[in-house]
Amino acid sequence: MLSTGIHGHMKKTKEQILENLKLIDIIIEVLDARAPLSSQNPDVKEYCKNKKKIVVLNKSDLADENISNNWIAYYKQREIPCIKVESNNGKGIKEVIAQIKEAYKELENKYIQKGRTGRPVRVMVVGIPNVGKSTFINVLAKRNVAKVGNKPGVTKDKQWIKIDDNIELMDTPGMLWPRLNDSAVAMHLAFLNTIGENAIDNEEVAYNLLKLLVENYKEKVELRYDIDIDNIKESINNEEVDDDIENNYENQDLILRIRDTIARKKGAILSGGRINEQKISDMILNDFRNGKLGKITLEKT
Ligand SMILES: Nc1nc2c(ncn2[C@@H]2O[C@H](COP(=O)(O)OP(=O)(O)OP(=O)(O)O)[C@@H](O)[C@H]2O)c(=O)[nH]1
Ligand SMILES: [Mg+2]
Repeated sequence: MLSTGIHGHMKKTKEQILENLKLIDIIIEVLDARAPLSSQNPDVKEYCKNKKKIVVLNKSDLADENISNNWIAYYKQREIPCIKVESNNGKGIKEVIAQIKEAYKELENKYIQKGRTGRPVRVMVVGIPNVGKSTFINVLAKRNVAKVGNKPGVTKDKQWIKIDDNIELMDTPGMLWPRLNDSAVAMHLAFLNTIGENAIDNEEVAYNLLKLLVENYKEKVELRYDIDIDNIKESINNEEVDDDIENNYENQDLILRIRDTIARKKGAILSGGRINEQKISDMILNDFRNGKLGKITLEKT
């Protein structure tokens, strides 16, 4: 697709969201709990003028709980309710409903002060691709209303889902554009597989992920792959001082050495004994994405 096409699409999406927002009281911004910074979209600030916002840290089942709690405290300081949610099993949904009702009370009071009667509060879900908007809507609505998948679904007509007598939810979530122009953000979104395959070289993505994991979750890497990172580090240092030993490794990079050690353990080897870089990169990425490395969060407060 040409870049003009992308910008045109972005503009149209934004206009549509702004149009829909005229009907909305509360915006629920769904973030990926593993990357609460990178999964934000700067337009949400503009959308939330004069509206209540509730932040949902979705996929909390895959995130580091302590860091999620720090994010909740971070938002609390800014007077924004923030809730840990696991849309795949419904955990946290009760609290979301409680927060909507809390916000509704304030809105209702405003109406009553203006001499008007209250009406159901209208809620819209927004978020970048793949954060789990559709899964969240389905579990909030307690039925299958939104299509779950990898491609953003487009529904033509606006429909309201009744959550209860006091809450109505717009059936289509606002799809926000990810901030891919920021390379650090783009890399974290690539770890999460928010950006389609082939957008960035998988080997480079896996290298950067492994680097972050070694720096922040060393024990989890060691446990998953049964390796000793300090040993690997030491062996590199020893090679440097000992000129006599023939060095069949041309690479002194610790991260690559760790990756290659994992590859040998996992049998990601090509005929001739070379490392199957593609295979080991995919394996590390999938292990992270599927939670096999444990609960991990990429971004702290
Ligand atoms: N582990 C886990 N997976 C989840 C959770 N919520 C959603 N998913 C998975 O995340 C993937 C994306 O979910 P969707 O609900 O389709 O995401 P979306 O934001 O609607 O995506 P688009 O429509 O492409 O913008 C699916 O494979 C879901 O099963 C969660 O809380 N935990
Ligand atoms: Mg969806």
